[in-house]
Amino acid sequence: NGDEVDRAKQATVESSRFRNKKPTIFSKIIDGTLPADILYEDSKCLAFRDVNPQAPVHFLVIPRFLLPRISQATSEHVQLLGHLLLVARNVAEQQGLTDGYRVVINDGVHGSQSVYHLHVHVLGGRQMSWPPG
Ligand code: DGP
Repeated sequence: NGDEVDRAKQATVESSRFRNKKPTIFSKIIDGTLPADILYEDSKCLAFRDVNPQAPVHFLVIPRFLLPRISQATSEHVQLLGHLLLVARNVAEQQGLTDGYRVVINDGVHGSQSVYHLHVHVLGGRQMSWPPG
């Protein structure tokens, strides 16, 4: 909706102002100063429930390392990116998503990204439609 797009645009303006390395709300979840419903964590990443779920199961997988967006990834992030996807798959299984699920990464304004700390969305527990809005 329009609100989401406005928030995404504002977040992009702010992230470019801080040379794309500004800590976000997710840094507070990583350092434990903001509570989250954490489903899994290890030395490289954590998975926690989205505060504004768009499906019966909706969680995010984020790296501890602050990579703001997928479009800034390089070959040095290959292992990390693979790890995030495998954790997404493992937590989806742990959450009982046996009939499938959707994995989404929003990037930038057109992707309606609102938090500039890379995150993999996993949504499941209902039938998804295509194309996404
Ligand atoms: P995106 O549009 O891809 O940047 O999605 C960001 C998601 O992050 C959005 O679905 C809501 C979620 N989110 C934002 N702030 C918080 C928070 O403080 N806690 C949790 N658990 N999720 C958050």
